[in-house]
Amino acid sequence: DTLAELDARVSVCRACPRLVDWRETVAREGRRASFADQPYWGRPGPSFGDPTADTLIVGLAPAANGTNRTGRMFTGDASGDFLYAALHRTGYANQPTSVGAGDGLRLTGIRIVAAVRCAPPANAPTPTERATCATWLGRDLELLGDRLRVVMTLGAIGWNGVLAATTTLGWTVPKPRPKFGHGARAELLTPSGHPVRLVGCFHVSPHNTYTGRLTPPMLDDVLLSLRN
Ligand code: DU
Ligand code: SF4
Repeated sequence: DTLAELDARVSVCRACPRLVDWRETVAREGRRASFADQPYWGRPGPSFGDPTADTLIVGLAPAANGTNRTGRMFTGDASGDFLYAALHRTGYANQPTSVGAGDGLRLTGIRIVAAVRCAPPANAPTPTERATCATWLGRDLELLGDRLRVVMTLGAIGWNGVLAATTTLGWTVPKPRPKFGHGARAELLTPSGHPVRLVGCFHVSPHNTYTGRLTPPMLDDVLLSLRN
């Protein structure tokens, strides 16, 4: 597999019946009035960004009217607007907005994936769905290979997804299992002994950003720290 082949295989995955139903139902019937004239992607969201990245950002799952509409990670909702503006301020993105295919957005040094790739009802995937999709996350981690230096997770579901995926791949994970927090860090080791730093950051969801729990300077600080 290459990353492009992986993306193609992921985008037709139907392993989680509840999520397949939700992503397709929203795409067919559940559209917001403001998007009523737009075609919906209605599939799993493939990873996006620099295929030679040394840094991976792991989110939670596509938003029903965001990635599930546009087909690109963090694109078409308030979470994504907050994230891409920060990626642009910190030099990882060539423009501050992500609209969708053909908008010219390019990331440098960063790739973005979701821990669960299909939009879940109420943004809440079940433990079984998280475990099932961790297999895809593991493939993305493997394909970035020894270039991968840092994995930053937005929220606890991404954090735990990375620990599940890397444990399955035979990586060395600290014991006791490191806990998610804003600014939390842990060092993982690949089977070949290559170190990968895990960094936690509050999720960019409106629940956190509208309340000031996660501010633009806080996100910029974490993003800038990934380069060190
Ligand atoms: O066709 P391509 O240049 O490999 O780009 C595929 C896809 O990945 C495109 O949507 C741009 C994005 N991308 C990026 O964001 N950063 C890169 O360094 C290379 C590609
Ligand atoms: Fe497949 Fe992941 Fe979607 Fe489940 S959530 S159907 S494993 S892509």
